[in-house]
Amino acid sequence: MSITFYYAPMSTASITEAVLAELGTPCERVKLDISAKDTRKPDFLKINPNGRVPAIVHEGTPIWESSAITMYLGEIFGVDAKLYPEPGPKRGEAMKWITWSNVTLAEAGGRLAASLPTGSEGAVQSDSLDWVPPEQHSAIAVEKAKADLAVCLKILDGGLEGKSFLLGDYSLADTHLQGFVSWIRTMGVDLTPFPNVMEWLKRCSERPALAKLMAG
Ligand SMILES: N[C@@H](CCC(=O)N[C@@H](CS)C(=O)NCC(=O)O)C(=O)O
Repeated sequence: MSITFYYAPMSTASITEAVLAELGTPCERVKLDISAKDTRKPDFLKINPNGRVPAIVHEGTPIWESSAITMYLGEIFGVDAKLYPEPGPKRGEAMKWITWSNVTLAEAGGRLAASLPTGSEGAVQSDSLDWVPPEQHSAIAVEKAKADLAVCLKILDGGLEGKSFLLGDYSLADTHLQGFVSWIRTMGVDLTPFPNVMEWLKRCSERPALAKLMAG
């Protein structure tokens, strides 16, 4: 049942780190330095040919893409732990939010991160695969990304209406999404127009596993 977890600090791998922490799943951790281009070295490219973290290797099989990793770990370890639904409509809901966060929310977030001045909070690291030279940054791109994020946050706010967590009870869908929304907040996106999101984020931060991670 061995799991190896490939990660870099302050990256999308923080989401997988939170999922593993919630599940309490033991793993061997391998830290990569994006600025040293560890993610593009041949040994790691054999695990993830995209040259990106997170990646896990479970029983010899590499799995990459944070959404796939969350759903996979949920399926294998989360059902008994009551952190991931059994197959059925609730599982479908979990998959819907997890996939949406990577495909729609993180796409707009990624555009904002790539348009912010290098070195500012949440911005893509220089020399990373997603880095955009400053001369290609534009105020219009920033505004468009922020407008798209506001649309996403309104959808999330609606999804949380009348609920403590996305599926009612806390699940790995919350663990996964709170990582992306926290990152978006660090980029200066105002969450105050989305009270359900703000209250949900606070509830998530009170989860013992997540509070411990945030405390470092
Ligand atoms: N869609 C991927 C995105 C992963 C990703 O972009 N990771 C970045 C860090 S946030 C990375 O590893 N970059 C390596 C590089 O730029 O060399 C996922 O969700 O796993």
